[in-house]
Amino acid sequence: MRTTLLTLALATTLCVNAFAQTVYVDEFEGGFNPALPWSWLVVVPNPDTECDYVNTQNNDFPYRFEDGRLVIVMHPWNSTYEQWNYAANFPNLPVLGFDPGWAIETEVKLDLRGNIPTVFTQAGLMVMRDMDNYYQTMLIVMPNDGNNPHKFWLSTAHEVNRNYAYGGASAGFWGENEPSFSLKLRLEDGGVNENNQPLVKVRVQLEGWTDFVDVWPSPFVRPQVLSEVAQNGGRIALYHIVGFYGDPQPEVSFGYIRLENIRLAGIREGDVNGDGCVNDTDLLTVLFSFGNTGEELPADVNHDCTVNDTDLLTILFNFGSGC
Ligand SMILES: [Ca+2]
Ligand SMILES: [Ca+2]
Ligand SMILES: [Ca+2]
Ligand SMILES: [Ca+2]
Repeated sequence: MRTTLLTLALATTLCVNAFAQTVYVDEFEGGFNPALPWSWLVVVPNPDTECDYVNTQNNDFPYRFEDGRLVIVMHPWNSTYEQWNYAANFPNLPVLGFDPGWAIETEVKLDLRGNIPTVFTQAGLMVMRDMDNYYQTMLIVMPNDGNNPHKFWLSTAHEVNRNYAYGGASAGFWGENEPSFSLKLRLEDGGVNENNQPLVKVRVQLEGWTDFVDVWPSPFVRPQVLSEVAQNGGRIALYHIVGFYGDPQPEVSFGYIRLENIRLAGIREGDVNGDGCVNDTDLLTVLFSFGNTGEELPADVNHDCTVNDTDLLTILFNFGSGC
């Protein structure tokens, strides 16, 4: 694996180099990196409830850390498709926004464990506001259709208000009939076009390749939901979907996650704007949004969907921290 990344992760979680690039890496060595604000909460929109956070941690099909990897037994009911939202074990990092030069990278491996999928099976990165508004890039299995063996490819998808659509880039096929397959996925800032629209690059690196390669037609105009998370924050999740029970159940594993120039929420308790210091800027943010309700509000530090005195007290108790 990438020894440079491992060194980075062991040396320090947060590195700021001469170009002021912020890099967070979790190598999943024996657990989640405790310096990162890992969460199991996602927003599953539900017309019957007011605060739609759902804890996705689930022991029916458990996860574990093994050989520097996060291994998740794939839950047969998981779905993000339109209104069929079910999420088990979607670990994620809450983000406040993306800065220029941003990138999100992981290595994902699907291990079918002897099963021959006849339905779509996938895992990868999910950049989300909620389960009905997200962008996904994933390693996916083209099922065995009875005449052709299963094979693997990279694809993208996005959903906006329960309308699911192709995400603009794909590559493959690889690994025909292979029992497992892995690749590295990378989403990154693609600059802007002549109309000043932000662009995104989807990139891939297979085992044995020396670098990432742009997935056609990268760079392309950044889908709206990615821009929304880039501007207003959301979550970067590791997600997986498998539509069948296996014997044994298939597994997905992630070798690491690397974030460049992504502003994470909750690195320091009470630091609402993510600048590393709890001060009057954070206090004012809470005061100005006092009484606001809804999910994914930066000032709602305890995630109960209301900005109130509990959040204010958290700022006050931590005032001066990191400054
Ligand atoms: Ca690792
Ligand atoms: Ca959905
Ligand atoms: Ca702050
Ligand atoms: Ca609150």
